Amino acid sequence: TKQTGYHAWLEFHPIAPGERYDQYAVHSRIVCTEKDEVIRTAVQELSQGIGKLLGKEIRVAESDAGGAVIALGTFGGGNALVDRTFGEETRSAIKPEGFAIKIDQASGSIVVGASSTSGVLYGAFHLLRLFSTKQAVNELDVIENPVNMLRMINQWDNIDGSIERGYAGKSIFFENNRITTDLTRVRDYARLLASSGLNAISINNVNVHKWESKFITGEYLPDVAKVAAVFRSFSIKLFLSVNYASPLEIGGLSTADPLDPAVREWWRAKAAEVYAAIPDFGGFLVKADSENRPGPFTYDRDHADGSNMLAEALKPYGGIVIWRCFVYNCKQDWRDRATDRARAAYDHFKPLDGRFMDNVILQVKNGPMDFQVREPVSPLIGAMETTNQMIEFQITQEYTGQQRHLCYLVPQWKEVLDFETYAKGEGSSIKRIVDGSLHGNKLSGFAAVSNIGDDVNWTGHLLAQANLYGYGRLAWNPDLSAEEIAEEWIRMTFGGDEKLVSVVMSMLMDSWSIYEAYTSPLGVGWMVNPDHHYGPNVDGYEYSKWGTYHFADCHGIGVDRTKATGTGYAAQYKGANYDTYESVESCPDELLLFFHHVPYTHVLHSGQTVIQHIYNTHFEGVERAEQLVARWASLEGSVGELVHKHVGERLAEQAGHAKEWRDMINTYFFRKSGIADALGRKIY
Ligand code: GCW
Repeated sequence: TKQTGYHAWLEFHPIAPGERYDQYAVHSRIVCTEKDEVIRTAVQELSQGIGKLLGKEIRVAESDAGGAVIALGTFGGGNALVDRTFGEETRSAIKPEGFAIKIDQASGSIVVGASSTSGVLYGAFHLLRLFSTKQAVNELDVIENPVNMLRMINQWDNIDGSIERGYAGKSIFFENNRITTDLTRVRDYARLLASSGLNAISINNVNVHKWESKFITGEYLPDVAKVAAVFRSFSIKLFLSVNYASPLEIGGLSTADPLDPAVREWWRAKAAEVYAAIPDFGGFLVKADSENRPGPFTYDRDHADGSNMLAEALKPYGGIVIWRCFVYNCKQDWRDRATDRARAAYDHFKPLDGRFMDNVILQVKNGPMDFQVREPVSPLIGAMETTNQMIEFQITQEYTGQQRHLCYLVPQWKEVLDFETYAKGEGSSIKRIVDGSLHGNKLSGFAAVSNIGDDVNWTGHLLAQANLYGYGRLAWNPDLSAEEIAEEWIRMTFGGDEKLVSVVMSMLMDSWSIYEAYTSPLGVGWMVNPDHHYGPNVDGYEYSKWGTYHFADCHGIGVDRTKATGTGYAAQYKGANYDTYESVESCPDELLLFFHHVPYTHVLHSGQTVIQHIYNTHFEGVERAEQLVARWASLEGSVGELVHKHVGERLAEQAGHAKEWRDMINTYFFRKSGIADALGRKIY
């Protein structure tokens, strides 16, 4: 069964003679003098990968006997070829995790050099990517540095093996209320993460329940340390989500007040204990005062008090606190039109700018609500000039089809990253904030909720692997295009059949817009079944205790978030963004209902009325989902039979489910508005 997608983009399809085989085959010897653990991983990955590509054994040697080899090592680490190839200029251009790859003209060798062992590993994976996408290597001269310092994955895995918002089986980390003893799969996951460029992971759910609260105790720490060791060999740092109320729940104290000396002391001792078990432990990830989780508010303290207390405890060891900003009132009454969940993160955190210790990072979701198919960019990102921030994306498709529907999310993330915030005038894009350059932050980066589980192909829907891969690549370099990333992923995963590349590419690139078309319209979001969040339910959250409202009635729909007449959320944006969103004239169609309440007859920039837009996109969305089925069917014979069948089944299910979405949404709005479809199509 390991045949269907287990190796993901590290499949290394054999290269046929004539297809650059000869160019690569001269490099079937690896020379490496260093013995460090991460370098050993690099050598092992290279020899295995190239061995599979070329169908021959790759020899590894410590010294260079001449001829064209692949040499790798750190600068000054003892590898003569590395030292000879890279001069001062190159060396000083390489940042801590970066690398250079160059051809040594005299011997024809490929030389990978870096200033750190992790750079060597990334260089090795880069070279494997070049080989497996069949790039020319005879004139290689590459310098690569990761743009973002923290490139992190968040698992939402629970000790009982379940995964919150997981759509690809059970946890690979936990089973039967223990940490998994056979870590083979964890190791294979570490490979996937490192090969896409990631360097940090938190292994347990941010909702930290009873047993998981004890991960930082002697009961679990030895096993956590084993997991950390696996990731260490791939240069990935391990973090844990912790329960804010730990002093109470596992420490026997009577309070978790962050200003209480006994509580502070408890955390200091706890940090010492954790670092004794895992000397390079990354730090704590915290969800506090959010969705019924405990936090500093209980003690009338704020989030700076809470996070600084933990930061102080971790500081002596170089640890960091990643503090989530997903703080909002989850029980908003429908009569209360002033409370606005979208405003909450900014309202809570912006006033605290300047109060956080320098080893705290605030982790902010990409949008102000919750990973909807479309929402505006969070106005909090960039709004705190003297506070470290990182962005949080969601790879797992909670609201975007749960890996039963195809939704390639890289284009959505690109839009977010390229968004101009005007935080410091023009040139203040999100990607420049989260890479730390705009405000000169000490810590910064990307986090995202993983989409993997123990399904053989990791992600449930095989094509959803592209989101995991794409996330890593974007975290490394947010300037890569969605198409470039997709092309790499397709070629590495499926091989280089040109028809296949172009068909799968077009499917991926169209998929977000297709999903958006048949689900909730014009940025209003939600309209899913409460709780599990799969499938249409227009009024689901309208009548739920966890109210999140769209306010549709017989006259109109949408949430007035203007400053003039609404919740004032639009005023959290700077400069031109505020003007654009505040005015119903200039607000972009795709976000209209996020910012404005309008009649169904309101005419969009597209020239259509809101109601006709809803009908059109829902009818078209279904047709386009059906075309996905047909496009994939045309690839029979170009991908393995099992893969062809598996993806075909998912796409067929998607097309069927898209009809359900179409019909529920269309009939709802037809009945609410009383306005018929101008094209007379069947509405139930
Ligand atoms: O998206 C919501 C999810 C919750 C999740 C929460 C969060 C981990 O529905 O399942 O909890 O966000 O991000 O904390």
